[in-house]
Amino acid sequence: METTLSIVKPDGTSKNVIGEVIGRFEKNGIKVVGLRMIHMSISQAEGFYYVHRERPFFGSLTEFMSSGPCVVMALQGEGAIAKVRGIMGATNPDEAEEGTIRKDFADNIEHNIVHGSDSQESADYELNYFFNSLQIFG
Ligand code: IDP
Ligand code: MG
Repeated sequence: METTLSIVKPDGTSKNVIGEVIGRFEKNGIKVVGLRMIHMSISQAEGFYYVHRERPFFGSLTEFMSSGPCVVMALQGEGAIAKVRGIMGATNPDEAEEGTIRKDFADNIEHNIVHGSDSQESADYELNYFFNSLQIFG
């Protein structure tokens, strides 16, 4: 059993697809074990995405992530880290498989609706970034 961190990004909340994103995880056997809505500051977004701090898109990404509310979720299931990534689809929606969240809703490689931890190490860091142990129910 794994627990991973997912985010409905500001484009997802503004497009009114919070329920759609959560529904796709739930229909695939993933359980929501923690959830809240936040609006990150630039520095909070920088801390979340610190692994990308040297990337050319870091400024634009952190500005986007702090541009509106997000829904942050702890998700649990067998192989949840990889499973959630599969349901999300490729980073670039043009390369995402049919039926994935990003293929269906994302506008471009940056505004791609949803985040999911990419490894156990990332999941541990990212879950801790937004949730304490009393806020996860699984
Ligand atoms: P991931 O979200 O699929 O794990 P990462 O490579 O970890 O993709 O990148 C983190 C986020 O940064 C992406 O979800 C996307 O919002 C943004 N991003 C990634 N690559 C680019 C790019 O080439 N241009 C602009 N934004 C990007
Ligand atoms: Mg990533």
